[in-house]
Amino acid sequence: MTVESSNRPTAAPGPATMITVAPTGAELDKTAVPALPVTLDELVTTAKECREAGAAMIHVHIRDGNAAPTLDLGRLTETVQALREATDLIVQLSTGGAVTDSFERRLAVLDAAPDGCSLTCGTVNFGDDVFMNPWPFMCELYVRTQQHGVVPEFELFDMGHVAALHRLLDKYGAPFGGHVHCDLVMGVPGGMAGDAASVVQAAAALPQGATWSATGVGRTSLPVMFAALAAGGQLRVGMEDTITFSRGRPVASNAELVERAATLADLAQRPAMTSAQARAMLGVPDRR
Ligand code: KMH
Ligand code: ZN
Repeated sequence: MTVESSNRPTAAPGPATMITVAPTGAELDKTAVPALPVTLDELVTTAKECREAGAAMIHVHIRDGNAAPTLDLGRLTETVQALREATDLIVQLSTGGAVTDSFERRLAVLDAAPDGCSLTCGTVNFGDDVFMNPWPFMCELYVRTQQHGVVPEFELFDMGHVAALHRLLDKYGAPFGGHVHCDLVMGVPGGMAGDAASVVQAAAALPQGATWSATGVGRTSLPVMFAALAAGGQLRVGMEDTITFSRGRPVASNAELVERAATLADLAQRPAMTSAQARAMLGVPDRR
């Protein structure tokens, strides 16, 4: 596989924009953020609303009966099935989980048979915590995605993660589906900055032919979104990354974040793509 560093972003209006919604995450507390979807019903309702608003993919973390993050395999499997029944969204399960989850449980996420999964390309300081993704774990997870027929999305929190992605592809070849898709997760305290210069720098260093989305955590959400649209990237939005819509105004729902992203994509003359278009771009089979 070719892994040259010449994926130069373009400023010209490109094709349609894939919008991914990350509605829940593993860090937020439901009592502090009541609009956070944590039950299966809330998640399915959110997925339908976000689909209507322009999302093509959903990045899923689930919670247990006490609204605490969990990687329970039964719940994950039920969630994948429920989301597939309710929408045509690409269902991507998080293998990042929470910083406290074991490698074993994170690997087992693939047994829930999602369409896709996240695969973070290196360890990163994560606020006051450490999000652990050592090389042997990355390799094991990647090989399992190839064996299970799950399309990985390479989560890149730092420029060093881009180098690790090249190394991974050199060693193990192309992902299932044949296409490399990355997500720049920017503005995490400990990772790369969430600004236009970092978007351009990271995008330019990706493997030749890769597609990429970007998400800016917290107040970096809008600068990253504008930069990604201008540079030919896709968008990820959602309450996992952003709970303030504008200064002093909490996010009311994930759908309003997707709606805003779709409006900006329209303005950039890169309207939101359907999930069928996104599947074609990413090489994700429709298992519904
Ligand atoms: N919750 C973070 C520790 C992923 O979903 O793959 C990891 C995370 C990345 O959210
Ligand atoms: Zn996540």
